[in-house]
Amino acid sequence: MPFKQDFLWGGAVAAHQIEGAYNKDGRGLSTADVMTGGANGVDREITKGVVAGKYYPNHEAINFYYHYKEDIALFKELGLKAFRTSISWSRIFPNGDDEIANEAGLAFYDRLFDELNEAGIVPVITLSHFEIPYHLYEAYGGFKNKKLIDFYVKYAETVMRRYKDKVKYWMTFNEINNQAGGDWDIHAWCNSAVQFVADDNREEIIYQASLNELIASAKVVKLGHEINPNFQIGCMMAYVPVYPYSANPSDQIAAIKAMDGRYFYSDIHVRGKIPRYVLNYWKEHDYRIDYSQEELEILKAGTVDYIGFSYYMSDAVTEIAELDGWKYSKFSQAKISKNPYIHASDWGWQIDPVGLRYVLNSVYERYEKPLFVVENGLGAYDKLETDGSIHDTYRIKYLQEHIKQMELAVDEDGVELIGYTPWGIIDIVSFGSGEMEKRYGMIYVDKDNEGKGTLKRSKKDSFNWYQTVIKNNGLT
Ligand code: BGP
Repeated sequence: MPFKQDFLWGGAVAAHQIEGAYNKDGRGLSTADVMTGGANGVDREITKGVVAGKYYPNHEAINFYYHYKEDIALFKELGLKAFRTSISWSRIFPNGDDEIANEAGLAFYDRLFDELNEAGIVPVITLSHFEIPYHLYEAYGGFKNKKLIDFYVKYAETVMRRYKDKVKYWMTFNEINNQAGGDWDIHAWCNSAVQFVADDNREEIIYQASLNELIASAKVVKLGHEINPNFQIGCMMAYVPVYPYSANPSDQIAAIKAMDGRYFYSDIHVRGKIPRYVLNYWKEHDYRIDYSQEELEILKAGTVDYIGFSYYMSDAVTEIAELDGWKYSKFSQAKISKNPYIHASDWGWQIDPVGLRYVLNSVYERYEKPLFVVENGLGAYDKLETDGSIHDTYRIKYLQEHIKQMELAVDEDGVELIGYTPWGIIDIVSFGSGEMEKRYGMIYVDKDNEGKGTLKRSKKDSFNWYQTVIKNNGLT
């Protein structure tokens, strides 16, 4: 079998999408708590605080805060070796700039990690997964303000010391590159707690916020290794590979430049320095990005142990003018859109299993660091049959095809892979749309987009399928 015996077959979620209890036991308001429910093709609204009469799906999510023992028993039955989730920063420091930590928040994660470890499931913990204490936006403007570096480091140090004997695998910032280009309000908000005003230079602000996060990440990696030399601390990237649409040489250049938007982040996380292509871009655009020589030293001293990443889909770019239906991507200076050789999910994500092998090869050859697929999955409409069963054959097919490509990458291409934690191992709140009905799970949760339902958990067909894959340490 291509995978090592200790390969971490797991599942992934995030605190704000699973826990609920958003205002319980001293937890402070977070950036995730002020995003209303959207729908397929309907954006979420980011409100000023919580507005009466609006629906905020993350407030209850699937109530994992109270259901975690029952759910972990299901994960154990599934045979998970690892479970990826995040710590909700504002459970620990409700305002982000508090002098002392909230003991009730710390105690919850003690209970959660004890339950996982007792079930023989390794916790894989993201420190900031699209949620930042809301007060850090109100009082400081989010990560565009360098003050957030030390607030984040204090939070990270508190939890790494508290759980130094319960958690080995950490990641600093979830999909830190989503915000590249400053095109999307929801990513600037979730990655950096940044909101733009009319004449902002969005890209310049995002570069500054991103660099501040990369500096914070480097500080935490160095500190983490001092707390426990056995810690494995990774970055977390969203790798959506961007192919050249045609053999037209200008499409190849467009593809390389589009990937610069992603590699900027992992190059710094892994190599510990700001790459020249970015310094050049800043100079060309006259961007004033603030960093000191000392911060450059911090980057060098805080490179990551592994590269965690999400893989869902691939994209294509072209410079060919007359192609219609393309949308222009400012960051890549090219038109990004659909690839005629693959088909898209109901939410328009282009399904490309071979793209996972492409990413594994490209990233491993670039950095030669262990890789960890910490998100992969298919958001889909599931049908609950009258007998309570859910025949999600489409999800089994998606996962099977992606695992096949992982096996080829390990077996034939020599890629070093730590584990695989498919996204949304249990149905949770969608990040992009706030929906429950964009389901990823192998465990169904009875709740709809309007928040109605019993929260009852049921096993889908994919539950037994994945149980066998784990038992066999891969596809038979
Ligand atoms: C990634 C996020 C996850 C998760 C996933 C699925 O970008 O890291 O938090 O949400 O996407 O996306 P969605 O929930 O929007 O379908």
